[in-house]
Amino acid sequence: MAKKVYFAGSIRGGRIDADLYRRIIEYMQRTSIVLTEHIGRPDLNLMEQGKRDADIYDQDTAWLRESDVLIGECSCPSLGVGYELAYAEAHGISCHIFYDKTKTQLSAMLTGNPYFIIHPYSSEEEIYEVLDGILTC
Ligand code: 6IA
Repeated sequence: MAKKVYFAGSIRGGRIDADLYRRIIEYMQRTSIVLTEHIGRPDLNLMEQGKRDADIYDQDTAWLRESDVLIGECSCPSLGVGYELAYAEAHGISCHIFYDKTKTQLSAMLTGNPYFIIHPYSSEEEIYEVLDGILTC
């Protein structure tokens, strides 16, 4: 059965990796249901206008609770993604964290927590190989 994926990526933390998020989401959608496909949208800043933060929080935490797995791209630091990881851990949802080790040093609060399954990569292709293993088992 197709897995429900909560993809987490930076929004207000910075949109430098937005294109990468979009490619990862499109790749996962071949085999899985991605609950948070908006994270990869280039026009997200405009769409964000008019949405109440409380509604965003309620929707995202509901999606987190119904997801089978959280996939986080953490090269661009984001408070929201850090919060989502802790929330997923508290609810027993498995968490896979990707980050570009040539560009980022991940927080010790993530690397130091054995609950999180961490995948440092140096080229984008490595992400898709690992995703195949996570999403098709
Ligand atoms: O602190 P950040 O903004 O970087 O946090 C990013 C994380 O929080 C993402 O993984 C999202 O799941 C969540 N998040 C933050 N802002 C939004 C949001 N804004 N919508 C959904 N999730 C959010 C509204 C955009 C929408 C109208 C398309």
